[in-house]
Amino acid sequence: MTSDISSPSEPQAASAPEPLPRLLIVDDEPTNIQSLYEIFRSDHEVFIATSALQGLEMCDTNPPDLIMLDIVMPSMNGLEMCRQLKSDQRTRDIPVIFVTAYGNPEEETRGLEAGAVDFIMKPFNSAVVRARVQTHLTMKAQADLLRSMAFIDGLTGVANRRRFDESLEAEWRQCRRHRAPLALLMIDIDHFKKYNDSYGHQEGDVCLRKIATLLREELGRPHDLVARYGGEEFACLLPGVDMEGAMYKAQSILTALHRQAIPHVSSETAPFVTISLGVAVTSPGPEPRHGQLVATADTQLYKAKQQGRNRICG
Ligand code: GH3
Ligand code: MG
Ligand code: MG
Ligand code: MG
Repeated sequence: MTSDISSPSEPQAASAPEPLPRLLIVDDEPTNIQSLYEIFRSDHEVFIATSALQGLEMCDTNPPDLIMLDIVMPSMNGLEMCRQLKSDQRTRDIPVIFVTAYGNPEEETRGLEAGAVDFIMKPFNSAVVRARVQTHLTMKAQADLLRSMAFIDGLTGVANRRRFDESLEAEWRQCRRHRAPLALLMIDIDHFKKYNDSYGHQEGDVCLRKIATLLREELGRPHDLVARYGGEEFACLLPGVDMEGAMYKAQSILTALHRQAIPHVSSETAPFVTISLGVAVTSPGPEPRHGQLVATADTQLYKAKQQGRNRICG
């Protein structure tokens, strides 16, 4: 829920139950864990870690919606765990509430300065704890929604340019770490100005949506990213895919579009909508040369246009 961007063009089924909010309790004392667990177990999904390190690991693999965090724990204390969460882009938006028996104004200040949203002292009142957690979960859900809207292209529902740029940097680092290749497809609709001239701008918008949907259907792996790069241009980022795989994907996209045969009477290339594709693949190194990857894919796209459109160059 935290990082997924769901598309406005894919409404949830009306009957799908809301997932339960996911709470992580991090505390070294079984009795403390038990008392918090009892408050939330009926209507939350509760995860438990008995050390800060275990908590960090759980946040990395399965990020919760909110963390209730003890301060005094052996090896790493709660304040340090909170600082680490706040310094990592992937976990910094998870709200942290400190729950401690050693509360005093100085400790509370340190907790809030470490990035916590709230500070609860023991002994606590269960109803108050529930209400506070609910408030922070609501604010988190609103912030998630705003964040996802800021990264979605309003017309097509796929990622926007801003999301593409951020993902390119993140996937570069990820592929470098795993010594995996990173592939990029740049896709441009052929003679799209003429399409608008023939069918009108609104039909042009419909066509853009159809192509965005087709790209999402063809590139279904969780880490593949389909983005609207600009006007009638899409960029697809495929982590872990080599040149052979990327060319295969590009061909399957082109074939799927031919199968749809969206009429385009004024195209100089074919009586239906076609696209040109530029493919580039790199092995990400320590230097962030993502600009070069985009430039290479762009050059290949230009070549595909020059050679007659409705084709793939890479
Ligand atoms: P080429 O085959 O060389 O790519 O030709 P083209 O006509 O597709 O390329 P050009 O860059 O000349 O024109 C792009 C067109 O895409 C012009 C613009 O009106 C249209 N376009 C860009 N964004 C949108 C949009 O959001 N909706 C619609 N309907 N059209 C758009
Ligand atoms: Mg403790
Ligand atoms: Mg273009
Ligand atoms: Mg075009």
